[in-house]
Amino acid sequence: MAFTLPDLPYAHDALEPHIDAKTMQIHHGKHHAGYVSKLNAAIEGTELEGKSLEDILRNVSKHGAGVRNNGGGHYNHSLFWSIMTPNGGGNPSGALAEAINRDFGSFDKFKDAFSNAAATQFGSGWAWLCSNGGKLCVCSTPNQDNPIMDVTENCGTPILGIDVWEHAYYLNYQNRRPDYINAFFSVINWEEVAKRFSAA
Ligand code: MN3
Repeated sequence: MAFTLPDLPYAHDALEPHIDAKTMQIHHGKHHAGYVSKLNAAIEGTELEGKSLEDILRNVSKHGAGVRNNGGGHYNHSLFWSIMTPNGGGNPSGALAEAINRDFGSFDKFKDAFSNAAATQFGSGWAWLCSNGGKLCVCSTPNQDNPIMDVTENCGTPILGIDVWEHAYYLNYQNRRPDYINAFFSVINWEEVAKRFSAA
């Protein structure tokens, strides 16, 4: 069973003005679709066919760059679409809010740490909020790597991530990555992040 491109859970223009429709169309329909088709081509006829994406990525050091880059790309973008929503932003609540306060001191301090990781990731990559047995941490990875890969320092299971590749923001924000990072906080789907937190 080949991997498939998940539908966006909202319209392309639903995240405007924070993330523009044209960026979403190209990002989902071209970039993410490309990762899926190249991943399928990379695993076709190999022992990886039929394995779960998580399985593949947890052992990605054994596989080639095509599997690492495109498998990571598929995993990361699938997570990314799901943790955004047009009715997003604000602050988390419940157990996730308590864990953020416990592990970062306050929501604002978490926001600073996450934004800093995203802003200082040199070149293309991602910043993450991860849960490691309920303990939260922030980290970043280059290219399409992510914290579940055995080639990265294990900071836990990603429950929130921001794509800081230029293709994620350049049409609207050009070189102003910090403005994009700040706008991202207006579309975070904290309900979905909380679900991932309790599952992790
Ligand atoms: Mn991307």
